[in-house]
Amino acid sequence: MQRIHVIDSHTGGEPTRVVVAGGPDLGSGSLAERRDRFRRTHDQFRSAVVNEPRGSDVMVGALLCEPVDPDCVAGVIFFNNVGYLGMCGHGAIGVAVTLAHLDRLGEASRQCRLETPVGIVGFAMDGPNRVTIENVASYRFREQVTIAVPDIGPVTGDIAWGGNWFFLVHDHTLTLHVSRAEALTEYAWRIRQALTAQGITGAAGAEIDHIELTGPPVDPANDARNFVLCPGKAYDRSPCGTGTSANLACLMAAGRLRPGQVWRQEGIVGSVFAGKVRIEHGNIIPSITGEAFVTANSHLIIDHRDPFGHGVPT
Ligand code: PYC
Repeated sequence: MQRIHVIDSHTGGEPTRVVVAGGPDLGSGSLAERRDRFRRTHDQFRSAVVNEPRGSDVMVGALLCEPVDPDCVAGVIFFNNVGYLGMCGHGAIGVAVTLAHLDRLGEASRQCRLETPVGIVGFAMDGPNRVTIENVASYRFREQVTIAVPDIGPVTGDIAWGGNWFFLVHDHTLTLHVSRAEALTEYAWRIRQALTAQGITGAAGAEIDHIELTGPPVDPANDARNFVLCPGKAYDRSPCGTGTSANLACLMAAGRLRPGQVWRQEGIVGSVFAGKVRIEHGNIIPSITGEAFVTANSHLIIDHRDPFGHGVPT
């Protein structure tokens, strides 16, 4: 029997399962090296934690690790139903609330740092559930790229980095409402497949594995709404922290946002992240504020006699 201590939370409706103890020993090295080791040698553990029967396609896992930088409260490797994420904005907010729940932040809860495989992310607790994260530098990589999407036609979007790679589509005729989730998923998935088939990538040939559709908000107090399709074909219930960061970078590049200006990003279920950017050495540094709530503090059990102990294959 293997016992894994996890704390579950949700950020704007999107779940995060933080592995607090009982995870694999990934040795030493940078978080990116340990993430690669995780993938090569312990991928079954990823599947056991987030996939059915213990999780679902929507669940994002977060393995807490020793940070290399002693100024960080923790290192974290994010993963999902099909693989690993560079960063995860809703997940970082969930990790922050989880560390606060465990009383691991002490006096410094307004100035904390988390180490991720793609860089250091700052966070500040604005209350027991409200967190502002400062993400890695984000940027628009290519503007207005048109691709031919089978059964849809030409689709134009921006390619941007926000801690993960995104293709952001503004010009579409779809209604961004959760009742349309199936149609939105199919549309976004076709775009994702077309990008892969046509070899359209982020910097250094990186796969674009998140598709973000943007449109007008439902609540006029907000600036926009989005629908984000994640790598394993589940859609983000939150407004997606890395997706909001990528969008802020595009808005900055298009001259539609000023440093310090608050952008209220509504997600597909109506939860909201407040985003803004600052400029450091010419880089766009987004910060995202959102709320997370702890939903469970429990132990997962992997019984090695269980034929589905490491998750149901999908
Ligand atoms: O909030 O960055 C995010 C995220 C990525 C995938 C799911 N959520």
